[in-house]
Amino acid sequence: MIQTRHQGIVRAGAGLLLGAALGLAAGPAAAETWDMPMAYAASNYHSENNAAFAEAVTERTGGELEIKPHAGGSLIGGGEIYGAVRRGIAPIGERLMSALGNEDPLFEIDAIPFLATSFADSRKLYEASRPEIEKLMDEQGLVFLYAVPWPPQGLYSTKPVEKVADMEGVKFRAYNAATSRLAELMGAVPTKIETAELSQAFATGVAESMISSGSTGYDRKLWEYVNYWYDTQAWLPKNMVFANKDAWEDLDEETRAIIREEAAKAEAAGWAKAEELNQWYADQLAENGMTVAPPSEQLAREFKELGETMATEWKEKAGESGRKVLEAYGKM
Ligand code: PCA
Repeated sequence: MIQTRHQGIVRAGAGLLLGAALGLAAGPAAAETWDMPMAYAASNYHSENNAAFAEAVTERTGGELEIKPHAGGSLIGGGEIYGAVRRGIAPIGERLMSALGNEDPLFEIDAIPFLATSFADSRKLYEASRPEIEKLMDEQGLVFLYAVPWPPQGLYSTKPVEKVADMEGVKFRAYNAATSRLAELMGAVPTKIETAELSQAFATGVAESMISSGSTGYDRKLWEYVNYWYDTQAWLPKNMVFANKDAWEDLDEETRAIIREEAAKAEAAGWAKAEELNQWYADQLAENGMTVAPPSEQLAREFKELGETMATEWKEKAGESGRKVLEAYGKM
């Protein structure tokens, strides 16, 4: 059926509309297109993984459900994707989970510094948090499908940083409330900027530092503007893919089962890819002339202290469901 709810985004086949208008007998179930807004570069492994997921679903449904990815914030900007899927403007999308702290602190659990710093621990934290996150999203009219991590987060800076005090007054690009808070605690000056605008921000001096993975620095060729990347391994934030619940419920069971299966495959493939590429990204930064180094002992220690402050703050705001997740993760 044609989904008027998603009109404007979902091009459900004008030919079918015409057929209906002419009173033609209904043929096989109408083909449908699900536009899938995403925020990151088309060549990024998240985007490529999502494109493979979309293609598999399209193929396995014989084109009855075509999922059409739109990378780089080209259809809907990163900051608007969650709300757009929630309101049914887009039926499916991808968003950085920890950017949704204003919706619920639970989404920020993977951006608490030093709570989970390896792929193995991130996996555990993900497994501990997934049921609560699914429940929360269900209440918001969304269906959680899968999540894939970014590599561990390191500190980018145009100038060398030996200690937190070196960050005083530095313009810091934040990608969520947690990174803004971390900047504040360091005495830096945070500005929220989506990755699509990142190169521009560093080129014009709007940003002089940020915390992110080697992956994003590589995608945005940050070596053109930034000299240092300190491998602080602070946390591994995740992107998640989710659908609008009404759109989901309009699908037949077979299609939903296909999506679930392909989502599970995409999740496994995405985790493996992130881990496989982690060192490669760091190597690319170095090969392109950046100084890639571990943080100094002092910086590492001071970062850990700030992380503890943030963990305490998070526990206070996350309440009972946060406590449950930390308990399941084994850290409470
Ligand atoms: N890259 C994204 C989020 C985390 C990451 O590694 C970004 O910088 O926006």
